[in-house]
Amino acid sequence: MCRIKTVKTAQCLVDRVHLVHLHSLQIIHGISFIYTCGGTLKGRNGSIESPGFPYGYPNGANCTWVIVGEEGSRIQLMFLSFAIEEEYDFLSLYDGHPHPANFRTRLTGFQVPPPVTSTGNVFSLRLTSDFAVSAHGFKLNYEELHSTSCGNPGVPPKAVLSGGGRFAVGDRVRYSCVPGYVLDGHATLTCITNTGNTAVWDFPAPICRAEDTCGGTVRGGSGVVTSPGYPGNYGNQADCTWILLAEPGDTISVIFTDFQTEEKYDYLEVEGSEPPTIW
Ligand SMILES: [Ca+2]
Repeated sequence: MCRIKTVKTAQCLVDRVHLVHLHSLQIIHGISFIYTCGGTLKGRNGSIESPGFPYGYPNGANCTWVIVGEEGSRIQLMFLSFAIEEEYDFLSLYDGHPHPANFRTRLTGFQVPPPVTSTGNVFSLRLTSDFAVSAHGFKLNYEELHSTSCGNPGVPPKAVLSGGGRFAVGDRVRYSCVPGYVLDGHATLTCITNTGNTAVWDFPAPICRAEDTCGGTVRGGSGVVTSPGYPGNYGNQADCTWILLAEPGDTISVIFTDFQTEEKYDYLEVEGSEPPTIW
């Protein structure tokens, strides 16, 4: 299928359906192409869904939601469903009011993102879509977190979460994986108080990967990569490649929190736009 972004750049074969589509686009554009929605939300918790969910959000959408919690609280978003045309439509998150300086991350595609928590009592979301192709959209719950609550750490794909309750300081949760998948990362997380006197999980949630595989593609504002079996030993003959993707123009910083390989025999090579580096 060929996708036409503007009439000027349309260079592929256009069938009848495309012609009808372009024609109707021109008519819509003459009236008003921007679909606005969103609003300001207050209250301890609630939910947000994209307009038309789950039957598809409109083209030309520009919807901004601003969630305002109590002074001193943080806002946690928990996605229940997420399907947004990848790389053409976006849900942008702003850690505060929706100003460029508060930009946090841009979500797109068909994977349900993990929970995300603001640093202050305001969290904003903006849905933008281009002129063609929609998807189910998104649905999320939001909740005010107080300084003694870590909030729901989320359940990664193929993982099972046990324990928890209120996710308050001192609470523990334990992860396991469904059969056929193995856990990378820490199986147990504890809700602790950090130096800023805020409740946080002591480790990021682990991931479950299919047995006998390693590596993968990681995208999003931040993430975690661990060697297979971490914090246990990796296996012999391992050959794993991870690709970390950022937005065009962004740079990626890789911070090692733990590193141990067999000296002289096993190595990790990091390659990017700079020449490769070997550890
Ligand atoms: Ca679209």
